[in-house]
Amino acid sequence: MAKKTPETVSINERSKDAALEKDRSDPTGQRLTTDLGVPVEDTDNSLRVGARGPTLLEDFHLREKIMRFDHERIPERVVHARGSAAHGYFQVYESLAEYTKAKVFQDPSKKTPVFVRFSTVAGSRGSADTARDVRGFAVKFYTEEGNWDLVGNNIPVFFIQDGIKFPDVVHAAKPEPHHEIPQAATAHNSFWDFVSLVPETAHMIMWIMSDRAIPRSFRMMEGFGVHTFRLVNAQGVSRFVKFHWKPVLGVHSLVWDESQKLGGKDPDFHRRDLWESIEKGHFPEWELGLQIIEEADADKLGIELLDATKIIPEELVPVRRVGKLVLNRNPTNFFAETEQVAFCTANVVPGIDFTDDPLLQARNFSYLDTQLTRLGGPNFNQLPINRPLAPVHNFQQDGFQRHTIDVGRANYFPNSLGGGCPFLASAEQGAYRHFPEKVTGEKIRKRAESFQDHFSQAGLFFRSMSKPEREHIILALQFELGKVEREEVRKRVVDQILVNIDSELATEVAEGLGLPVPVMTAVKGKIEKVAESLGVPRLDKSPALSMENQKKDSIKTRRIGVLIGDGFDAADLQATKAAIEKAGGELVLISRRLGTVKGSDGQSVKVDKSAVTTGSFEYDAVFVPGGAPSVAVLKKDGDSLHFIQEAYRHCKAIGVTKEAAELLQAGGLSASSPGVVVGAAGGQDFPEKFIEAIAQHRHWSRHDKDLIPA
Ligand code: HDE
Repeated sequence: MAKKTPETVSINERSKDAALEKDRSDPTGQRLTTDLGVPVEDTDNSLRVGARGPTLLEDFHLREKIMRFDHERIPERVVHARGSAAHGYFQVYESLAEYTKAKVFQDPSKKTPVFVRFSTVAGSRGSADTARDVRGFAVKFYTEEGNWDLVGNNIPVFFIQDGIKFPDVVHAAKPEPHHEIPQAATAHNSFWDFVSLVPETAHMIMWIMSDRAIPRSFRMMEGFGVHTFRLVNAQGVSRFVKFHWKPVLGVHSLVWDESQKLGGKDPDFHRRDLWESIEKGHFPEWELGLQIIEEADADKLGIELLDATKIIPEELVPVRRVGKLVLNRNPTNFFAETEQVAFCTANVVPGIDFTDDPLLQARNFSYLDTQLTRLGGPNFNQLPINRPLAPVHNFQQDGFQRHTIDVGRANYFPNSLGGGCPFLASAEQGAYRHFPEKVTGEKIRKRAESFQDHFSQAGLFFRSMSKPEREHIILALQFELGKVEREEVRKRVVDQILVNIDSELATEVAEGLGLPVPVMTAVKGKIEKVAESLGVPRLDKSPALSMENQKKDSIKTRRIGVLIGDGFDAADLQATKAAIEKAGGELVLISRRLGTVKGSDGQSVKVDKSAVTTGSFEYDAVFVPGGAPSVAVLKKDGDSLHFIQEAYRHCKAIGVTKEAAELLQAGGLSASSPGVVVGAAGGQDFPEKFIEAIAQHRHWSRHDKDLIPA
């Protein structure tokens, strides 16, 4: 027998796609068959005795069809049930061999296939995309050394420090057990009861009450690995690392009013946005960022790296951008890919390792465990979407839904009957070797003192926000706590949690809730002392935390709603369309009804959306071209006035040309307000100014916006 050499794979961007192709089934031009390949002649009438007689048990096609339908559902994920995913690749900019031996980080010419699933956490599979929530950001890298899963979120911290509390925080956040209310919302008694009693939630609360929890798009949010991981190089040197994903389009959010309206008008807003962007060739991109900390420097930061309720401010350890993630292909089948994909934090490759973060350690168990139930047994990694591209050989066997047909009679190690195969590899040959961290200690149930500072980074976050961002956090808390029926819970959140974060925050929230303005509690003193003894740097602000400080230099993929009627100024529309499309934006024409509208040049244009099906909250900006007949109709149309008023209230860019300026007046809007761009007849610089205004995303300084009736 010829001697076999160990299998290896060479991976490129298309490798996973090619592997999935073998499992795809395309019915085009094919006969309808049973599950066993028998052609079917009639799938509308069951087999019966006479045209009005009883149905026969013998009808195997009927039984199979119904049986398969009856069992279509599998349990949804206990958290992160609602998700949307896409394929793509990751490419490193330059070799990171100095830090890690992971092959995915060695060769800048190599594209490693990835599958990325975004999700909300609390809602069920059918819940609305725009609920206030954390977003999951889970990346599966199909590397030549096996699958690496970076299972992150769009928020860099978590509610709790120890995985043993995960069932508690999730039970509290999910619908209440007696009546299963509310869906996809934390605005209820049990969640805030938990928060009020668990101060370690404070930092995370600031993030989820901020606009980060209502992203404009999956494509415009950051991602974080949250925990501190290790990078280990070929020499066995380990460094701590925090993983970041930085969206190339910048970080942008909705406003709360939009989120709620979108929940009704387009509950698939984020899913649709991701799908359509990829279909149009606007591939979402992120840069992978690393914060690398030498082991020797870990204590000098004064931040407990094993505490997942803490960040390392970028001002202390800069984020180095090391590679690019591009999503360029939609899944072929939602269930087979997006639903059946199984991520697990324990899926690592040589060169990437864990730390003793107690949250991470619990996750390493939980994902595998939950998938046993969700995917019906231990063979879920053989499902096409989960199958690694790297070769798999071991003596794990049998179980429900086994796909592999294992060859040979030796199914144990060591063996001689199978020639000793599969044999062990050394670390030099690519075997995973856990980092030999030295550990000593007693078995105890206790958290270190260094985990006791719950408020200083929550305060840092609040202080680092711009004024509008702070206002949004206060309003979000007033909304959420306003929905809590128990006054003692509302009060405890203010008195025990918020007051320790920031007194302005606590005071404003208390006022909105009609509660007495709280006084500082004794907790503050104790916590502050712990922080001081740890030497936590007293950063007053971390500008990197504010979305206001993110780049705002592009309108790429932005959607601009255009209100038009018959007689619109064709030259205005053409000029604006050309400029916006050149800058990467997209115009969506909205009119009273579908069909066409006629411009001033006598040409008809196709309407994209009827006003009945859409609203201003689906767009990043509004444009109204001039044209007296068109404007006259819009001015008398309540929906159009509402559209533009609502966009104004949401602080979006509004562009009007010539006669359309009258629409501002009719809606009671100020033409000189920031972000409102008025183009006079013959005004050449209108498109540039409008584009600049759109790129700002929002114009928060519109002081009169709250007076607008939208
Ligand atoms: Fe998860 N988490 N999690 N989680 N998580 C799951 O795994 C869990 C945590 C995250 O798109 C579950 O397959 C525990 C932090 C994402 O399929 C489950 C703890 C972060 C996804 C689970 C955490 C996450 C999950 C449910 C505390 C950000 C969706 C279904 C110790 C870093 C992945 C499943 C996808 C899903 C457990 C905390 C991110 C139950 C025990 C922190 C993105 O295993």
